[in-house]
Amino acid sequence: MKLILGMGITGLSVARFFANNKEIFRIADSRKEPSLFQTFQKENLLLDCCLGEWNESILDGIDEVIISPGIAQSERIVQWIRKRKIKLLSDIELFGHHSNAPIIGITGSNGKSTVTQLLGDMGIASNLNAVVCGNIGSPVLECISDTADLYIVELSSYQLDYTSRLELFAGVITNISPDHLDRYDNYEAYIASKLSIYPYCKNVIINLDEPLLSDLEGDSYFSLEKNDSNCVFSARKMGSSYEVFYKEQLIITSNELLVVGRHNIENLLAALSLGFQFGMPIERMIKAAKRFKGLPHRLEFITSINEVDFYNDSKSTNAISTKSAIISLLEKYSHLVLILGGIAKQEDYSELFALISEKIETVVLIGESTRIFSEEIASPVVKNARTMDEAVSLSKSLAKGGAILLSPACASFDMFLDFNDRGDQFKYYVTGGNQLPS
Ligand code: UMA
Ligand code: ADP
Repeated sequence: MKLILGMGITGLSVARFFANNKEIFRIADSRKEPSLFQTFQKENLLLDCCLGEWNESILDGIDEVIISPGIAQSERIVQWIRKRKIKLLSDIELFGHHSNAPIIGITGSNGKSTVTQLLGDMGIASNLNAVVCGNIGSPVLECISDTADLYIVELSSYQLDYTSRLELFAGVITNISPDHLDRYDNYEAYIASKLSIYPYCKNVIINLDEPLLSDLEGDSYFSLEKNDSNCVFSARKMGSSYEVFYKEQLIITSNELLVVGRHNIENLLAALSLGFQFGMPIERMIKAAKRFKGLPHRLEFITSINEVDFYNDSKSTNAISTKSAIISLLEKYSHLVLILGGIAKQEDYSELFALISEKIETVVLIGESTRIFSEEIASPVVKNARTMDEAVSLSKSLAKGGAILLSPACASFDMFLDFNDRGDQFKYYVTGGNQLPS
């Protein structure tokens, strides 16, 4: 019998998949009251269900476990599964066995969702039924479709950790920087997790600007920094904008894009490389890129009030993404107010603190990290706020033109449900309650 571990959206998708295929399964969650319990119950998916703290006996009679990505490898249940040599796999691996169309995989520390969505838009613009799914928020098994031409799957390191067989038409690692170190023994283990995507790929796409990847053998390379003749797609900075090339041919400049920042050029190069490898016409991909507004909560322009522009970068949960946001906005604004903080990750924030101290006049700190961050940041004005409402009011009162940027560089769970809630609250208070949280 099969066992599904975790009753979140992954577990639900696996349970539905098994039920549709008349497969008998047990399902378990270590919480007594998982939030989707009623949905499982309504759909009659709880015939064999274990709730609350797990003990080894839930593995009795089990020959395969499909595990949700949020369950850490250090959990005792994972040790028991391994000790008993029971097959352990992710929903991604299961999806791979049943997928009826080529799959493109996208992983990396930052930019995964953006590249996944942009490539999805490029696929649609190329008249393909390109299905976007995975860690971006749509469990892969919910997305299997008879009419799919291509699956574009965002893969987290957590999902890769429980995957050992997968066939990808192509794959990319957008970049690698320390993240999720609470889940890994060390940074090397996290890097290894990201790198594990490439052996699955028929076409390996390499970002030559990422030092941890630039020595790898690939089928297609891209770069913003290196003038390397191996690159199919590349970009270079010209004054205040970027020019993007297919080989020697200029195909688009950053002035034609709705998204801002150097990192979004990197994301564009990754999407172009993957799409081109699949056979998408360049002019169709460019058309989609010009229309791409970016995803909510990723350096998202909200509004302009009294000559101050507001940006929501709530999805920034690590130092590098906040660094990217600051660098991007400094290309456009000379005054920035930064709203920063939350649950700090186990990573080195020193470069971010140095950038903030040097370039940002006003910082408003929120969340659990306030004390530590306030000791490290030497900006002229550093204030603390207890709520998002207070953070927005303070920022508005302190701004001297330019922009106000929410880019926390931290997880959100100390004050908010998740990064969506944090970004929605920001938007709500910025617009004076005119924009209700979604
Ligand atoms: N659970 C246990 N025991 C544990 C841990 C969790 O029983 O030790 C249970 C929880 O009680 C809960 C369920 O497992 O009922 C939650 O499962 P989950 O944490 O795997 O989350 P899902 O709802 O299945 O969502 C997952 C991804 N979540 C994580 O990886 C933490 C979603 O990514 C993803 O969108 C979804 O599958 C569809 O593929 C979220 C995420 O934060 C957005 N990802 C991380 C990131 O992007 O940085 C990796
Ligand atoms: P992921 O899915 O990997 O978390 P997202 O596309 O959701 O990536 O973006 C997460 C955060 O990282 C946002 O703050 C966004 O502005 C920033 N970001 C996006 N692309 C990049 C990149 N290539 N390099 C650095 N930061 C990025």
